[in-house]
Amino acid sequence: MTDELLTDPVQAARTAAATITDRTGVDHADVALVLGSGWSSGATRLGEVLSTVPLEQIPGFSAPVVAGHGGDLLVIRLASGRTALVLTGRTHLYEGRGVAPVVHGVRTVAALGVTTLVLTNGCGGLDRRWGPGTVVAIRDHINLTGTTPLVGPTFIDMSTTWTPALLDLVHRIDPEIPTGVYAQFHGPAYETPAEVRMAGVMGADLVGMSTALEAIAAREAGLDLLGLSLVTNHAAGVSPDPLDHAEVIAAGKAAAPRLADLLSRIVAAL
Ligand code: 8IG
Repeated sequence: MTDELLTDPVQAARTAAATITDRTGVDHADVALVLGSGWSSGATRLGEVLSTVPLEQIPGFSAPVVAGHGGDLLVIRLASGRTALVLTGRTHLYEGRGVAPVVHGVRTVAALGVTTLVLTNGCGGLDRRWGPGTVVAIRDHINLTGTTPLVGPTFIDMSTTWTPALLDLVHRIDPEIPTGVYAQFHGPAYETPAEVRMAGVMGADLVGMSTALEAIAAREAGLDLLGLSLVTNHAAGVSPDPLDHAEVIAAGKAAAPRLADLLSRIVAAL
């Protein structure tokens, strides 16, 4: 399986999709959400949960490695009657398995017919005004990982990666939500203050360890894309306090009810 992920990732995604169909009876979905740090507790409020499958039981996926990160695929029937696939966990580049497993979820939901993808994450914020718990909609990203999920001469257009109509939709629901540019670092170390200043000079407002590589795979698959970041901490050097994983998890927990409410309103409007 790992081999197929490397040699033919689209076929690997079809294999995973077939397993999902076997396990859930669902062979088509409309919307998918990847729920990152702080976001996963709201999953069951999005609609009627029809099935839950641990990701590690789907070919090409693996068990979560980080405390606070979940790891299931949920099939949810939305109030609109549409079908949503929710991944309550993701594989990160810093796990060292390479880039193919990082985007396998995106390719798998695309193989099931999904046309709209919502990527969420927890991240550090560069803007002092964005305290822990601030939600920021991603309007663009910078891929600082030095890698890509694309292989060969796949010259895809990235100029409207973050679908403008979906940003408009978020602002119809909550006009106060700021937009920002998300920079993906490799991790797992948090940034140095100098790296955060570098990201700021480059135009980043948010720093994290996910999302940009998945966005590239989503573009390749032709998906409409919405990104929502939960600022769980000031990026290194923005405030005098050191970064602490437990605090990051706590900020996510504290914001959870508000995030669940926001996500369900957005999903209802998709
Ligand atoms: I949650 O400050 C979370 N994830 N790179 N930097 C990076 N990733 C993060 C951060 C952060 N906070």
